Amino acid sequence: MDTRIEIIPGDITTLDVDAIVNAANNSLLGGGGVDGAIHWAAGPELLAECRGLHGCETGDAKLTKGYRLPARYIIHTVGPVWHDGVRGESELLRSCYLNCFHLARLHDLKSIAFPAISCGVYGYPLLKAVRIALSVARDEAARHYLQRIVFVPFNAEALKVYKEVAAELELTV
Ligand code: AR6
Repeated sequence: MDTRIEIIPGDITTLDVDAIVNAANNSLLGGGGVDGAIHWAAGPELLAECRGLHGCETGDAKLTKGYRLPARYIIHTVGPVWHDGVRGESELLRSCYLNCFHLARLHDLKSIAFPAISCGVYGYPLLKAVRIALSVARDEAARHYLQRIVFVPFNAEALKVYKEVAAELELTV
C-alpha cells in the first residue's frame, strides 16, 4: 500500500481519519490545548473510558474510542516536558510517535493524524519536534501498512515549519 504523508492545517478534532492522536498528560484525565479540544468534541464518555486506563507513562500511548468525533479512535500519548534538551526529551518524543504508530498497526488502522506533540504547554521547540515527527513518519511510510499519515499544524507559523522540514527531508506532501 502506498502511504501518503499530508499536512492539513487546522483543528485536529474535525478530521475524518481512523485515529487522531491526543497530546495528553500522565493522568489521561484531560487538560488544556489539544487535549481539552478533543475531550470537548468527543464528549463525556471519553473521560469515563480514560478513567479506566489508569494514566500513561511519558513516551507511551493508549487507545480509546473516538465517541462523538469523526475519528473512530483516539490515541493518547504523553510527550516530554522540554527542559534543556539533555534530559532525554528527543528519545521520549520519538517514542511517542513510535508507540502511536505501533498501536495503529496493531489495530489495523489505515489513517492517523498527529498534532505537534509537546509543542504547546510542554515547550518543545517546534523545529526540533517536527524533525522527529516527520522522520519517524518517513520510516513508517516505508513499511506500507498505512494509507495516510496526517500532520496538523495549528497556525500559520507551524504550517511553515512542517513544510520546511518536509522539504529538508525531501518528502512529497
Ligand atoms: N488541533 C490541532 N492542534 C492543536 C489544537 C487543535 N484543536 N489545539 C492546540 N493545538 P498542547 P503539549 C496545538 O499544549 O505541549 C494539555 O493541557 C498547539 O498549538 O495541546 O503536548 C495536556 O493535558 C500545539 O502546537 O500539548 C497536557 O497537560 C500542539 O497542539 C499538556 O497540555 C500541542 O500543544 C500537553 O502539552
